[in-house]
Amino acid sequence: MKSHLARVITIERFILDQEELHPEATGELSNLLYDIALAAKIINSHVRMAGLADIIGSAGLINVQGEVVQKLDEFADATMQHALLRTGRVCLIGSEEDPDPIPTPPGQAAGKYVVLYDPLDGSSNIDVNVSIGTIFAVHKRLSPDGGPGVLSDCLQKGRDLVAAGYVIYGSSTMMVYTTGQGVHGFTYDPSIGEFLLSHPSITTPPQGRYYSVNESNFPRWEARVQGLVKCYKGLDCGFQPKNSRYIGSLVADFHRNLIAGGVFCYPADTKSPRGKLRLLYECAPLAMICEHAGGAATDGRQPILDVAPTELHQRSPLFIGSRDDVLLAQEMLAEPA
Ligand code: AHM
Ligand code: MG
Repeated sequence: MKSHLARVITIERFILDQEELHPEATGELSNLLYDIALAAKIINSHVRMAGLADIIGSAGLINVQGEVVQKLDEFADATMQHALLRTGRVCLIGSEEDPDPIPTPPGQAAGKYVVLYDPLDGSSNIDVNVSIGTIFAVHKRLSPDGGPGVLSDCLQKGRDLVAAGYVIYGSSTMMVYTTGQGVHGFTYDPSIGEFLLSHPSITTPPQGRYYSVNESNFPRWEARVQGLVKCYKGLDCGFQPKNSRYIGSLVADFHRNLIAGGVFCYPADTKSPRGKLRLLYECAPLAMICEHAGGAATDGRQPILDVAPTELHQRSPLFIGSRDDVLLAQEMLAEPA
């Protein structure tokens, strides 16, 4: 265990300390982050029991993306909904699992925040015991206070996020978040049921050791993307070759690269011409974390955080991680084909 765990700063204490730096804060965002941390503890306890309780496997349903929904996805989605919708802190939530945004129920006070999330990313990997994660993005509503939230409250640029984070259910469970004042990581201590500050003020190395991409898609990429990946391998460009690491679970690939340094790519290809990953609840929140840790994220044309969304489930190419590696992607992908 790292020595700074001995200081035992719980996530609740940390969030409160951060709030005290802002005398104007109402505490609603702090409470919203507690709500998410509580949901994460509940999801974690089910993820940890999944193999034992025999609750994994396909539920036989298809989600809005046309993918098989697994039972843990449904559980994680319902847990996030229950944790967020009846608190008076949000007016609307949007989930990868639900086709439309979900407003607060009638008769329930609508709050000033919108939360967009992927309840269990990488869930196709559950039955082979690979790390999975929850990703979340928090915006302030644009529609007038008091009334129901509307779709346009969700369709904001990542640059306007007020908070973003993820939970990784890996060899340990961690929650990493930012409200724009550093990126902080908390490791879950199951013996006391608390997330404890373990990684304060995370910064990512400017150049990465790793590149992470699904290379089976190589024949489906445009030539510029093929050239970029060759360059990460140290071929044809004189750069130091990087090691390849690809889990196929975004949160796990992103987390490793954030800590150790690296670049994750999910480019557009002939099968997924707009990319595979979702802008609002996968790419943008991770881009906010990455930028605040000193890294960068682009769709190949512009920073992910500057993309203006038009759809809740919009997909985007993603190149994210160590700053110099992402800037190389931006330069090479901007070159004429
Ligand atoms: P999901 O949101 O349906 O779980 O899919 C997203 C996952 C990411 O976790 C991962 O980065 C990517 O899909 C892997 O895709 P591929 O199997 O095409 O490499
Ligand atoms: Mg996902």
